[in-house]
Amino acid sequence: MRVFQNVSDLGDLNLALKEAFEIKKDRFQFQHLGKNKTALLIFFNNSLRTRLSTQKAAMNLGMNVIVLDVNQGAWKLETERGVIMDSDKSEHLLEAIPVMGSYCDIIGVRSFATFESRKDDYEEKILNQFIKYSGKPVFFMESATVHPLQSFADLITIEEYKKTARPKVVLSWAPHPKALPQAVPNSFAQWMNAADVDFVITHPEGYELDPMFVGDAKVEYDQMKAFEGADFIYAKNWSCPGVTRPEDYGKVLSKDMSWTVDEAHMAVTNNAYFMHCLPVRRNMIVTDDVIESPQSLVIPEAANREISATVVLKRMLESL
Ligand code: AN0
Ligand code: CP
Repeated sequence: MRVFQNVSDLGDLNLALKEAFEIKKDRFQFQHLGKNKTALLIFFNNSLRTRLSTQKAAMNLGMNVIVLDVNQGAWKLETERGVIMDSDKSEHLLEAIPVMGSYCDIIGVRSFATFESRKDDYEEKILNQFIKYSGKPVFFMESATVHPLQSFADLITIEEYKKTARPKVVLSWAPHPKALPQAVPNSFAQWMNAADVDFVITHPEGYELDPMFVGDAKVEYDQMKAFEGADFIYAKNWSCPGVTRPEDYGKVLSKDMSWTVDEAHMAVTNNAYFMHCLPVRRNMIVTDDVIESPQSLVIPEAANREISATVVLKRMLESL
């Protein structure tokens, strides 16, 4: 595997899940694969889980790891070709990327949507330059539009906890004070569409996700109706994807607190499990009671990030 961006990059999803559960039984069984190999993790944005779980995954496989927070200690990077570099940016991405590539065997990159241009974000302008100029396999650690390591961990978690062959999974928008990216819901939708689940998306009007991620999923604007009989509730805030009104891209259109997932919402489900990728703002996205309930999977879900990352790095090491 040279690029990990989409669910299709894993090939047969059932085989990938099988591999994940094998690795979970003994996460050190492929220690030999990473000997003298280096993973470089580049962060343009903050992270707790991705930073720690991906380092742990690389260590599980016997790799060496280098982590760089681009905005803390590195040179400020210019990303546009053709600009006269007379501002505060000392280095161009076009030199920085091949230099970073020369020090490692595999590169992971986190670079969120900037919301400056929908076109640039949705064309994955930054990550595509890493793919093109690093000369190394690249895995996405949340890009402008996707967060595949999270969605793979989410799928592993659903597989572990589901009580029926084809559970009802609901992705629900929830309020948040700041504009957040669409990467998590985009990827989650893409992965759920590829998995064997009954998938429903619910959000206020104006928050329609890009059709390339929605696929054939059912969209229900009535949140309570969407929650009826659900086996898993996956809450997440996202800003306006700009599908119906491009000028609203990246804006906060609603802070409607009636969308906060509380006990009244959970009461209409089939005793559903609660999921969220974290970090989560309590009593905005979800109440204390729901996130602390026995049905909350947020901690095992985060723990599975180590497993999804170990599978992905293993696949990349095997293809070096
Ligand atoms: C980020 C987001 O919503 O995409 C990262 C989530 C994994 N969240 C925040 O910036 C709070
Ligand atoms: N879920 C997730 O990716 O968390 P971090 O932003 O802390 O890495």
